Formats: sequence, C-alpha cells, structure tokens
Amino acid sequence: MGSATLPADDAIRLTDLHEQADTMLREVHAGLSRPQKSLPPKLFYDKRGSVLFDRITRLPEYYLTRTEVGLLRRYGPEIAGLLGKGGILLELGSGSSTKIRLLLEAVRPRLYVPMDISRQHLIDSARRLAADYPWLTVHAACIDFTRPWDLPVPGPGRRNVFFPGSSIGNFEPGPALALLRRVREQVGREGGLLIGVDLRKAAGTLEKAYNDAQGITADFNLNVLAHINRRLGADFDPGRFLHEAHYNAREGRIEMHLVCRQQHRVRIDGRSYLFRAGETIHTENSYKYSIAEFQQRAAQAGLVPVSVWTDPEDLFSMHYLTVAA
Ligand code: AVJ
Repeated sequence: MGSATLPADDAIRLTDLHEQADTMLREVHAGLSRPQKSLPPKLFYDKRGSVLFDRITRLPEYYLTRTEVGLLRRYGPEIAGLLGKGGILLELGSGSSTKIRLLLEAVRPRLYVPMDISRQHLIDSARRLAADYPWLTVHAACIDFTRPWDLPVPGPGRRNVFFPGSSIGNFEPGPALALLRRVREQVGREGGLLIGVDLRKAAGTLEKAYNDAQGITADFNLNVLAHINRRLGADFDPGRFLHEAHYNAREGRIEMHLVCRQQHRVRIDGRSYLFRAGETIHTENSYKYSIAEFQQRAAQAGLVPVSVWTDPEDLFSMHYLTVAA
C-alpha cells in the first residue's frame, strides 16, 4: 500500500492510501474460494457504485438516510454542543459529504477529514465542500478502513469521528469491535464518536428497504461484478445474476446476495470459478442493533455512551460516545 500526501488542488489536500489492485485481487480470490462464495461490500463503491448509492439514499423505501438526516436537523445544536467547537472532525465513509453540512456551521472545526474508499468520488465531494465553505480546511483521505488505518492528520485539537449511515452494519461482530477500538485509539483521551446505527425492526420494513421497486439496489448490487471486471480484468456476465436481499433474524442482519441464474464460468487473473445455477455470492451484511446491543459493543471497545437520539418511529439511532477514562 503506497502512501502519499499531495495537493489535490489548492482547495483540498489528499492523503492517498488507495487500495492496490493486488490487495483487491487477493480479497476477491479469497471470497470466491469459500464454500459460500462472498465479496466484500466495499467493492460496491467505484464511481458508479457511489452514484447508485446516492440514488438509494433518496428512495422512498430506504428510510435510513432521511431518518438520520432528520435526527441531525432536529438535534444538530445539541450534538454540536457535545462535539465542541474548533477541533478536528473526521468522517468515516464520507461518500458525498452531505450529512456533515448539517453540523459544520455549528461546530466550525479547524479541520475536516473526509475518509472514503471511492477515490474520485471523495475528491469531487471534498472539492465541492471546500468551495461551499471557504473558511473550512479540508484534508481528504482515500482509505480502506476495513483494514488497519492511522489518522491521516495528527495534530492539535479535540478529535471527533463522525460515522453516519449505519455503515458499521457492514462489519461482522468481531471486526465491528476492532473498528470501534481503532476509533477509540485514534481519537484519544478527549475524543468522541458520533455514529448512526440502524435499529432492529420488523422484517417487512427492512426487506422493502433493500428491495426497492425501481431496482436501484439491484443495480448497485450487480455493479460489484462490473467493478471487478474493470479493475481486475475478469469476465463476469452480470446478466447471469439476480439481486436478492432478505432479513436473517437469527443474526439480526440484512443479507444481500447475487443469485446465479445460469451456470457460469468466470476467469479472474488466470484462475477460474464455476457458478452453478441457483448458487449465490454473498455480497453484503447490514447488521441492525438495538440501542442496548450497540452500547454493549461500544463499551467493549472502551467507549462510553453520552447521548442517544432516535426518531418517533424508532427506525434509526444516533449515538454520541466518548473515550472511557
Ligand atoms: C452504506 C452499508 C449502510 O447497509 O444500508 C444500501 C449499503 N446496501 N442498500 C446499508 C446498502 C444496500 C448501506 N450501508
């Protein structure tokens, strides 16, 4: 993994820890070699995947984003008071950097560090943000935070991590704990974590959110194959796969799969994989947590709950936690 800090232009700086093709290749081979074939969900996010995800966030069935935005609008001043003014605000999986706009004026951080794996989308979004907030210093970091990562910008000031969207839901229990520990280490003593977590709820509501009528989620799911074809020179035929999503109540998670409709052999960098009709590739888990479950997980990582906000329908939660003394 190469690391370089370069000026992306005069408005933002960029730390580039973009994942190399060999890392991606290793992970793809590992996932497709298991009895239940799988692919890591971070591979959804090439430029097209990031655009498709933004469309998902505006779907009527996808209650997550608008509910979280509602919480940020409603409780923004209170949240800003807890984060404190003038420190460093880091965002994990910043995407289009839309939600942070709801906090910026009130928090006035000395530095905003958006971190995302989708490199061009990150740069475009960081530039737009810098243009809209001329007083703000923006240091973008292209980072794969499913792997060990370090804060791209050490320096003075209280550090808060913003981790919205329930992206923590993509992590299995062990890795979720490891990531929360990492956040605690990186923000240090005075630091905090503001995190959006989707709540457990009726299977019907969840399954609708991941099976939208317009088929955008299906396009998003299938896009992972096009991304692998382009980056790794594979020859998946996305037309031979179908989108499938269901709630696994025992595990408390939505699972997304790509179901093979017709036997298909795929070559990836000299290796070949056979997909039988009906066989699936497991492409995503999206874990749902009760408030108590999430607080327990966070406590194991050394994070203490300070406040939690929810909407009247109890769809989504926003937690603020600080580092245990
Ligand atoms: C960005 C991981 C939170 O799990 O809801 C949306 C991704 N997948 N629709 C989620 C996603 C299908 C999303 N996260």
